[in-house]
Amino acid sequence: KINLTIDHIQVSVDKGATILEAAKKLNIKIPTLCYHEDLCVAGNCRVCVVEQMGSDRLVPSCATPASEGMEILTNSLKVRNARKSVIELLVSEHRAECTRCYKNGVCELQHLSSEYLIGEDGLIDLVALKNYTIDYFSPSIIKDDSKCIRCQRCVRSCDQLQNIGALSVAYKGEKMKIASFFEKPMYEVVCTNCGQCVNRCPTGALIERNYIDEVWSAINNPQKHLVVQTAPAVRIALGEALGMESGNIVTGRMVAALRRLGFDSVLDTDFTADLTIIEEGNELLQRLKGALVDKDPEVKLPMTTSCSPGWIKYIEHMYPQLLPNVSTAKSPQQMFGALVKTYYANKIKVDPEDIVSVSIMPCTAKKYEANRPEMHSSGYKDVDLVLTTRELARMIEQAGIDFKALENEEFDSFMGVSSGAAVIFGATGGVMEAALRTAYEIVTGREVPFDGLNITPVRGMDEVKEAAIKIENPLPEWSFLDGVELKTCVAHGLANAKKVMDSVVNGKAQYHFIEIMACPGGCLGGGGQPIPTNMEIRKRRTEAIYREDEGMPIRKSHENPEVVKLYEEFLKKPLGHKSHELLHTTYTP
Ligand code: HC1
Repeated sequence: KINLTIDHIQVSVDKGATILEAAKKLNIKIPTLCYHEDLCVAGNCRVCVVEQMGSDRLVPSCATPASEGMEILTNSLKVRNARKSVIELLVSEHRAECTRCYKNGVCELQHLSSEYLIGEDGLIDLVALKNYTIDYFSPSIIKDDSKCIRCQRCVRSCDQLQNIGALSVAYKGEKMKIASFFEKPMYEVVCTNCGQCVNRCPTGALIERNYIDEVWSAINNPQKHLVVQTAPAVRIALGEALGMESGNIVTGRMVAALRRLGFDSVLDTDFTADLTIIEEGNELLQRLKGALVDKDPEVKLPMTTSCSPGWIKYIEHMYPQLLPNVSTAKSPQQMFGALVKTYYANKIKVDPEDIVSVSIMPCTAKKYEANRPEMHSSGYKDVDLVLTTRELARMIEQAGIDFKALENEEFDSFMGVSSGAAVIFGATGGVMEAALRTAYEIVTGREVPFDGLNITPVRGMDEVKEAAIKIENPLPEWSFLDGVELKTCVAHGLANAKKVMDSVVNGKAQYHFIEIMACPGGCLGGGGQPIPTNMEIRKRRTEAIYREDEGMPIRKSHENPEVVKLYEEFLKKPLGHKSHELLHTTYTP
């Protein structure tokens, strides 16, 4: 243990802890900008400087280890003056049109500027001297260099969490900026639209492209029937953006709020998450038969999941030779969109032309996915507008709804009923667990041999997780699987996906099925989720997801009565003609 004092209060910390961490232990808040719990220390903004007594140096608290006997002052006059100068400099280089900024009210620089009473006196306006660019071309992310403070949280997110490097530091000195490859639009480089940079950007330099006004216009158009679907991970995080603690399940309040906002049908992406399990599970079994019985060299294993659009964009860029390994099942968002403008439109007797299909997602890449040319199988754009969890929270605020006071309401049916297996899609390992609950039962007629359906080896925050299930005494139709050990792997965050895919490429991996989610923790840690998102918050959201699953009356996708009915009335059978037309796709390198 290391003993030191901070603002004259004694504290002990483990060796290696920083001054910032020691201060946190005492509930002393030291302001930070470049620092983020998820990322390596950069120590470049100098906002977190503190005074070390007995030395005339100010040291960055995020990058300085605590040492025995240290006496630290976090708020001395010297510290305040230095900090104020740093903030003034940052503001002078920042296009501080705060009232017109999307991050107004939630900008970390704005908060610091307010706390430190940064006025116009003495500020040099350096913004005008620079030739800034604003990149509006991506359907997911807007990059505005005039608001960048060069803290490099985005660079580190893209590099460390995702191993992509779509953003890097370019030029030196006063010309230094955060740039994409050859300063091309984000839309044209290897960016996967995951939004991890957006989630960590302290200012308005990287924001989601928002479609709030488009949704309000549609709501106010009496000709239009507004259908909304909500992703699994929104219900356990939306409350955070509306003043609640992390880890609250707000499904019922969210449904009530969506009705108050004016959506005509409030439905659930979880319904098509269950459907995805049926289609994808059957595809896996078909591939296993093709490989093990027919010995067809065209059948590719391992099969990977396909529901995370950041992952799809990543594999298209990085491992195009493995695209045949990706399940052809569309994501639940897109299955939902295709069904809404065909089956559902017919059911409610509304012309699909008059339906506006909106989805609420924890993800910025979902905006990109909905805009892909493949996603028009209904004959229309299957999903018209995608909002993030943060955008929905803003609409709820705009409408003056007291979210905490809302009574729980139920989703509409049809396409509103779901299972616990669907809700866990939002956590890393959830798709795998949901798939195994169903596939094992299809093959053996028995429940998975785990405690209460909880397949714990695929749960949790380990970077790469593996689980194997031995199939014994299958039903006669599946006798070729008798004794087969089904080997699965789960990775979250694209840096971890890379490790798994490299092992597939070099032949070391012997998996049958791999789940990849682009974001750390799975969708619950998505780029469109409330800010801040960090490890502690991801853990609380994860616990909430599994609580929601445990509390559901149905916990297996194939037992969802509405999905069963959808097959009876419309699709007829998994992987059938209608399914192929509406629910499956292929991606080309
Ligand atoms: Fe996800 Fe999915 S789980 S991809 O993480 O398969 O975004 O939540 O909606 O489509 O269902 C995201 C979440 C989400 C899809 C589902």
